[in-house]
Amino acid sequence: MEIKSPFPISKTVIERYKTQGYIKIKDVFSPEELATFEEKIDSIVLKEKVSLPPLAQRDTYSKAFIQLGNLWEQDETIKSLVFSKCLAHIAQQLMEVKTVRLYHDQALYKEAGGGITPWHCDQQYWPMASDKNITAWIPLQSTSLKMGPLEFSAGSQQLLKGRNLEIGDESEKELGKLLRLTDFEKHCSPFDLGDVSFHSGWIFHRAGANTTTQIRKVMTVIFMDGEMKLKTPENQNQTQDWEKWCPGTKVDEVINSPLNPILYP
Ligand SMILES: O=C(O)CCC(=O)C(=O)O
Repeated sequence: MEIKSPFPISKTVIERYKTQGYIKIKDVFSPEELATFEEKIDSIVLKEKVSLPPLAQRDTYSKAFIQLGNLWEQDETIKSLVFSKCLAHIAQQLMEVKTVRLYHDQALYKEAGGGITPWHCDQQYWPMASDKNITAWIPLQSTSLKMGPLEFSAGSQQLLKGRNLEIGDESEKELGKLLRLTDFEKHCSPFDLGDVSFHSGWIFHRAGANTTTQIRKVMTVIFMDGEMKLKTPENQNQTQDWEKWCPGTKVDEVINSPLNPILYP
């Protein structure tokens, strides 16, 4: 599928992204495009759902969403979304880099009755040497507050404290407490169909529970600077990410495994 390509954004939007650590952009995809992606992503994710234990028997992380990565390797239509010039162009402008590389993609389906996504920052998990990275969060339906859209602590990418906490009950409690003591505003609003948010690796964010009877279907694509180098992992999560998302890459070298192609320009 051919997706409309370059997607220029204004300086004001880029400045707001830099201040807030995230930005929401409207009409990135049409309802028709999203319906096509949804069908393909469903066919992979919903198969996985069948084998999962009931929600009540899972821990907080596993109640938050069904999580499957690098779906682009399994389906050409999904690949056209993940590799779309439009997303990578937006990422290039927001990160203010020359070239953009894929880190990985990830479907995040929050089931009906699914739990909260605890407060966290993503870069805790990533063995990246700089903060030039960004996640595109792409809801496949309009997402009301009751479905658990992303909530951001705007500006909290500046905060150094709490970055070591991985996603779980402790991060929800400790970061919740920490962020209440700051002046960073909490931003949480519904997503219209076609809206995509972009957030940086160090911003603290969470999502509420899905209290509706409908699955909250989201696809994400994580991009990084084309020049991003691998750092020595600082925890087990970063070691696992290295093996999974950039296998064979060497510490202090540019991350350029076959799973990390340049997507823009
Ligand atoms: O979709 C969610 O509930 C959380 C997503 C998230 O934390 C992320 O994409 O970084």
